Amino acid sequence: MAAVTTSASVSIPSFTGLKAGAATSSTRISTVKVAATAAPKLAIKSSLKDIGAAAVVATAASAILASSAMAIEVKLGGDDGSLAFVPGDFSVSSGEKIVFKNNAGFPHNVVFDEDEIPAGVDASKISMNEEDLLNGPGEVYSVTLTEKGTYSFYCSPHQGAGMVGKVTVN
Ligand SMILES: [Cu+2]
Repeated sequence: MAAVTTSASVSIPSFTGLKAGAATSSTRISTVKVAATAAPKLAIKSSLKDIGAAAVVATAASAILASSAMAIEVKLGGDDGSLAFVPGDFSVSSGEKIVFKNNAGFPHNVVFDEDEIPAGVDASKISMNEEDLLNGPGEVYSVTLTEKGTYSFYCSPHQGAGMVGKVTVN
Protein backbone atom coordinates (compact mmCIF):
# COMPACT_ATOMS: atom_id res chain seq x y z
CA MET A 1 0.00 0.00 0.00
CA ALA A 2 1.19 3.48 -0.78
CA ALA A 3 2.46 5.66 2.01
CA VAL A 4 -0.14 7.96 3.51
CA THR A 5 1.37 10.64 5.67
CA THR A 6 0.14 13.60 7.61
CA SER A 7 0.91 16.77 5.75
CA ALA A 8 2.59 19.82 7.18
CA SER A 9 -0.48 21.92 6.63
CA VAL A 10 -2.50 19.58 8.80
CA SER A 11 -0.14 20.18 11.71
CA ILE A 12 0.03 23.94 11.44
CA PRO A 13 -3.49 24.76 12.69
CA SER A 14 -2.82 22.92 15.97
CA PHE A 15 0.38 24.91 16.34
CA THR A 16 -1.56 28.14 16.02
CA GLY A 17 -3.89 26.85 18.70
CA LEU A 18 -1.05 26.12 21.07
CA LYS A 19 0.52 29.48 20.41
CA ALA A 20 -2.68 31.08 21.64
CA GLY A 21 -2.46 28.79 24.65
CA ALA A 22 1.08 29.97 25.41
CA ALA A 23 -0.05 33.58 25.36
CA THR A 24 -2.68 32.68 27.91
CA SER A 25 0.00 31.08 30.07
CA SER A 26 2.16 34.20 30.24
CA THR A 27 -0.90 36.25 31.09
CA ARG A 28 -1.51 33.87 33.94
CA ILE A 29 2.06 34.29 35.23
CA SER A 30 1.82 38.07 35.48
CA THR A 31 -1.46 37.68 37.30
CA VAL A 32 0.25 35.37 39.77
CA LYS A 33 3.08 37.84 40.35
CA VAL A 34 0.63 40.55 41.29
CA ALA A 35 -1.23 38.26 43.65
CA ALA A 36 2.07 37.23 45.38
CA THR A 37 0.58 34.75 47.80
CA ALA A 38 1.90 31.29 48.66
CA ALA A 39 -0.88 29.43 46.88
CA PRO A 40 -0.08 30.48 43.26
CA LYS A 41 3.19 28.50 43.34
CA LEU A 42 1.34 25.57 41.89
CA ALA A 43 -0.20 27.76 39.23
CA ILE A 44 3.25 29.02 38.15
CA LYS A 45 4.51 25.49 37.90
CA SER A 46 1.71 24.41 35.60
CA SER A 47 2.05 27.58 33.54
CA LEU A 48 5.74 26.92 32.96
CA LYS A 49 4.88 23.41 31.95
CA ASP A 50 2.46 24.76 29.35
CA ILE A 51 5.12 27.09 27.97
CA GLY A 52 7.61 24.26 27.79
CA ALA A 53 5.20 22.19 25.76
CA ALA A 54 4.41 25.11 23.49
CA ALA A 55 8.12 25.76 22.93
CA VAL A 56 8.66 22.17 21.87
CA VAL A 57 5.74 22.42 19.46
CA ALA A 58 7.08 25.72 18.12
CA THR A 59 10.40 24.07 17.28
CA ALA A 60 8.67 21.20 15.52
CA ALA A 61 6.44 23.62 13.63
CA SER A 62 9.37 25.68 12.34
CA ALA A 63 10.95 22.50 11.06
CA ILE A 64 7.70 21.69 9.29
CA LEU A 65 7.46 25.19 7.86
CA ALA A 66 11.03 24.99 6.60
CA SER A 67 10.39 21.69 4.84
CA SER A 68 7.05 22.84 3.41
CA ALA A 69 8.96 25.45 1.45
CA MET A 70 9.90 22.51 -0.74
CA ALA A 71 6.40 21.09 -1.07
CA ILE A 72 3.34 21.78 -3.12
CA GLU A 73 -0.18 20.97 -2.05
CA VAL A 74 -2.74 19.77 -4.56
CA LYS A 75 -6.38 19.72 -3.52
CA LEU A 76 -8.36 16.60 -4.29
CA GLY A 77 -11.71 18.08 -5.28
CA GLY A 78 -12.29 21.77 -5.88
CA ASP A 79 -13.69 24.10 -3.24
CA ASP A 80 -16.86 24.21 -5.37
CA GLY A 81 -17.13 20.41 -5.13
CA SER A 82 -15.81 19.83 -8.65
CA LEU A 83 -14.15 16.49 -9.30
CA ALA A 84 -10.71 17.80 -10.12
CA PHE A 85 -7.14 18.13 -8.98
CA VAL A 86 -6.52 21.78 -7.99
CA PRO A 87 -4.17 22.80 -9.52
CA GLY A 88 -4.55 20.26 -12.31
CA ASP A 89 -1.41 21.19 -14.22
CA PHE A 90 1.64 22.33 -12.31
CA SER A 91 5.42 22.15 -12.09
CA VAL A 92 7.73 21.11 -9.28
CA SER A 93 11.46 20.87 -8.82
CA SER A 94 13.04 17.45 -8.83
CA GLY A 95 12.80 16.14 -5.28
CA GLU A 96 10.05 18.52 -4.25
CA LYS A 97 7.30 16.88 -2.26
CA ILE A 98 3.81 16.81 -3.73
CA VAL A 99 1.05 16.53 -1.15
CA PHE A 100 -2.34 15.52 -2.49
CA LYS A 101 -4.96 16.45 0.08
CA ASN A 102 -8.61 15.43 0.27
CA ASN A 103 -10.70 18.58 -0.06
CA ALA A 104 -14.14 17.77 -1.45
CA GLY A 105 -16.07 15.10 -3.30
CA PHE A 106 -13.95 12.27 -1.89
CA PRO A 107 -13.13 9.40 -1.89
CA HIS A 108 -10.24 10.09 -4.22
CA ASN A 109 -6.93 8.54 -5.03
CA VAL A 110 -3.84 9.33 -7.09
CA VAL A 111 -2.67 6.95 -9.79
CA PHE A 112 0.07 7.79 -12.27
CA ASP A 113 -0.48 6.69 -15.84
CA GLU A 114 2.26 4.20 -16.69
CA ASP A 115 2.16 5.31 -20.33
CA GLU A 116 2.55 8.99 -19.54
CA ILE A 117 5.51 9.19 -17.20
CA PRO A 118 9.22 9.46 -17.98
CA ALA A 119 10.84 6.27 -19.26
CA GLY A 120 12.30 4.16 -16.50
CA VAL A 121 9.93 5.38 -13.79
CA ASP A 122 7.85 2.65 -12.18
CA ALA A 123 4.25 3.92 -12.00
CA SER A 124 3.36 1.52 -9.21
CA LYS A 125 6.07 3.00 -6.97
CA ILE A 126 4.66 6.51 -7.16
CA SER A 127 0.95 5.67 -7.29
CA MET A 128 -1.65 4.66 -4.80
CA ASN A 129 -3.25 1.31 -5.60
CA GLU A 130 -6.33 1.71 -7.80
CA GLU A 131 -8.39 0.21 -4.96
CA ASP A 132 -6.95 2.40 -2.20
CA LEU A 133 -8.95 5.50 -1.46
CA LEU A 134 -8.57 8.58 0.68
CA ASN A 135 -11.93 8.61 2.44
CA GLY A 136 -11.72 11.28 5.12
CA PRO A 137 -11.43 15.06 4.99
CA GLY A 138 -7.83 16.25 4.97
CA GLU A 139 -6.35 12.82 4.29
CA VAL A 140 -3.22 13.06 2.21
CA TYR A 141 -1.07 11.10 -0.20
CA SER A 142 2.45 12.41 -0.65
CA VAL A 143 4.89 11.60 -3.38
CA THR A 144 8.29 12.92 -4.35
CA LEU A 145 9.35 12.72 -7.99
CA THR A 146 13.00 12.97 -8.93
CA GLU A 147 13.09 11.99 -12.60
CA LYS A 148 12.59 15.06 -14.77
CA GLY A 149 9.77 15.09 -17.26
CA THR A 150 6.01 15.14 -17.53
CA TYR A 151 3.76 12.85 -15.55
CA SER A 152 0.03 12.33 -16.01
CA PHE A 153 -2.09 11.05 -13.17
CA TYR A 154 -5.73 10.47 -12.40
CA CYS A 155 -8.17 9.60 -9.64
CA SER A 156 -9.47 6.13 -10.43
CA PRO A 157 -13.06 6.64 -9.14
CA HIS A 158 -13.39 9.92 -11.05
CA GLN A 159 -11.19 9.46 -14.11
CA GLY A 160 -14.33 9.19 -16.26
CA ALA A 161 -15.56 12.47 -14.79
CA GLY A 162 -12.33 14.13 -15.89
CA MET A 163 -10.39 14.06 -12.63
CA VAL A 164 -6.98 13.95 -14.25
CA GLY A 165 -3.83 16.00 -13.75
CA LYS A 166 -0.35 16.66 -15.03
CA VAL A 167 2.87 17.56 -13.29
CA THR A 168 6.13 18.61 -14.86
CA VAL A 169 9.27 17.88 -12.88
CA ASN A 170 12.08 20.31 -13.66
CU1 LIG B 1 -11.57 11.64 -7.25
